[in-house]
Amino acid sequence: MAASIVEHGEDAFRKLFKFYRRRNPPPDFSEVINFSKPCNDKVFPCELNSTSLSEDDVSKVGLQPIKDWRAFGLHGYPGFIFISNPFLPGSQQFWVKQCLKIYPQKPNVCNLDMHMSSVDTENIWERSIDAIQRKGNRKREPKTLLEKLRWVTLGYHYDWNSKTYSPEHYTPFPKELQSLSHKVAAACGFSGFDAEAGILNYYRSDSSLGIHVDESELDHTRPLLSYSFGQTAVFLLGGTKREDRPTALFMHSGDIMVMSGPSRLHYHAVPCIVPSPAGNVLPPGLCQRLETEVQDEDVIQSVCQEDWDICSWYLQTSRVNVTVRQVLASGQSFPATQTSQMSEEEPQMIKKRKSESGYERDT
Ligand SMILES: O=C(O)CCC(=O)C(=O)O
Ligand SMILES: [Mn+2]
Repeated sequence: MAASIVEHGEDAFRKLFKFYRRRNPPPDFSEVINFSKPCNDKVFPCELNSTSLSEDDVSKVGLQPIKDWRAFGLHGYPGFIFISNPFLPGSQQFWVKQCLKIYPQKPNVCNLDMHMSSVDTENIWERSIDAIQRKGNRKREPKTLLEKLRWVTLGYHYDWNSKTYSPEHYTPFPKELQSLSHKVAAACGFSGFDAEAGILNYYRSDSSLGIHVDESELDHTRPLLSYSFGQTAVFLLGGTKREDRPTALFMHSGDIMVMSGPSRLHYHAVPCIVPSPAGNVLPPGLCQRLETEVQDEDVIQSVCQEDWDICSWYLQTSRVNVTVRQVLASGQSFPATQTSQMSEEEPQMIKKRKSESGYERDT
């Protein structure tokens, strides 16, 4: 049992991370909180601001009416909000296509830019799809660029070395993701949220994301939003110290997490992608097509079958997570000079995140 492996006073986070990262034999997931069937005394229902936006407003970005969202808090983690898949049937497909086809495009920055020319990383999607269509499920073929993608940054591009954002390294943040994030934040009581930076993480079935705190943003009173698509992951939410025993949660496709208040600066990590018992299959929420016709003024648009075939092939074995951050308080500007402060853990994490193989990192 996961509870018995951690003793008081040691690096409780590292221990639990290693417990869930183990592959053979697979770990016991029975203590992982499942918000789609919450029955854990740490979980409590969370009241949202359901009058902040009309049904029409939220449906334009593919969300159900706020009154129908199932949102939860966790005792011991003030400011943490978990929204169990609030997307309208079929609308996750649009966001998945943005993450796989659109956001890796220039001028956004990705891990492949670190060791390939911009000409070679210009059309990751186009360069990958022919090979994917040809190879089907044959694993021996060389990996396509899409399969080598590990991270993409948007808006203020995070500098993994200096651990800072800077005004010199900025490209326009995608409007539709800004709109989605503005609405999710408003529903959670944060009106006027300004999405300024995004990090997309692409997880293959053996990936993990090391233990870290997101503290490079200059305004920590603004929430951090996280969207998950594809295969289920285990997320570990810790405290302000590595000795604090973390809580393990499943993150399913469509789930949204909001880290605000004290939890905004809590340690967290993704130790594993959960092996799907039924083999390479898509989570149910991703198999649906849009139920209603999209209107011209809608942000979400339908995804053509050819694009969806590639996305669904990819997500049968992968997960995509998007975190959206407001970097500056309203009216704030970057300080004239910035010094970088790396925690002990972080240099290793960054080095590994930057590397080609991405998340096969040891914490
Ligand atoms: O993949 C996740 O759920 C977490 C991502 C994350 O913590 C980050 O990008 O800072
Ligand atoms: Mn993080």
